[in-house]
Amino acid sequence: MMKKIAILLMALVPTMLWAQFAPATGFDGTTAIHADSSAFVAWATGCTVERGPMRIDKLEMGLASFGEEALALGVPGGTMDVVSLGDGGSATLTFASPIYNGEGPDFAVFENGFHNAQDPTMTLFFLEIAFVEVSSDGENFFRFPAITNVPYDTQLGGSACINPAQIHNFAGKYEAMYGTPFDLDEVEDNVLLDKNRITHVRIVDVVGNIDPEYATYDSEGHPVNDPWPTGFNSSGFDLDAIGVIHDLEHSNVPENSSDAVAVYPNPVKDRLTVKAENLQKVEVFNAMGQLLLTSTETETDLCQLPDGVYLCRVVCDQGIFVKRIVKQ
Ligand SMILES: [Ca+2]
Ligand SMILES: [Ca+2]
Ligand SMILES: [Ca+2]
Repeated sequence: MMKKIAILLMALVPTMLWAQFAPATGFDGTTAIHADSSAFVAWATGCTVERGPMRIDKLEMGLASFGEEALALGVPGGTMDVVSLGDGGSATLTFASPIYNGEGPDFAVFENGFHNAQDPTMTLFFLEIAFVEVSSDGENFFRFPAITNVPYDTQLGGSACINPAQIHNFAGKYEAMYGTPFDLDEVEDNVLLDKNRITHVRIVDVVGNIDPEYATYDSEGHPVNDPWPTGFNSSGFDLDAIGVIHDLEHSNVPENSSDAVAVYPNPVKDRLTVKAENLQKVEVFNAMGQLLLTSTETETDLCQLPDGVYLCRVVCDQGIFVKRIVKQ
């Protein structure tokens, strides 16, 4: 009996060690967000791709070439509606309105992964993954700490499948039409990063080769083992879309928190009053998302601003609230 239990435990331990993150679509605790979710208020509006090679060890084969930049814009389209990055390639995306760090995930990245039809457990997927970085100035980018528990003693083959529960904070964790969410809270603070005014999101293919000559590493220093080689024109991460959950343009003080924060008068002539519990900061943006004024006081003088529509962002104990105000 003891022996049986011991064998059972030995069989379970690796699974338990590896499968410690949110599970695949369809399982309790998954963090996948379907493309049709009402959580999304906007989609990427600009995309610049730097293609990587089809095979990082055989540069003579040329660069990945499948798809085009425009296929990463707007709503997800699934399997073929993607731009392929190649080994180590990257895509830098921009948005109509800056992303801010609201409650929970702030945006989600869509790739075109798919379930392995031979797998009855519904946990094994062909996934090509990427690091995700954010910037509030388009120059300084900061990477989400990403962790992989995929063993790296043997290179995964070009068609290998993994369990999404083995990886965290990598884009491409979920199958096509399901976004992988990213919460700006998880990026380390830096004076060069304003998490409440993210203008650029960059997706960087992990390469996936564990050979030290080509390997990339997760935030714990382990090589990222991903299907490799994928020596064809759709090599590497296939970016479908980025969905925005929190942006300045679509955020308003929620109905149920109207007691928590009051911004008045609105329309305002010169002095704007902000009432909030333990007010930490008031920021006034123009409609383009440019920060114009910062204050820590209850009253903010707007007399210098031309008449028009502004966004007032209030940081207080209850959270972050964005209210559209009109100056006239
Ligand atoms: Ca957040
Ligand atoms: Ca690919
Ligand atoms: Ca697409």
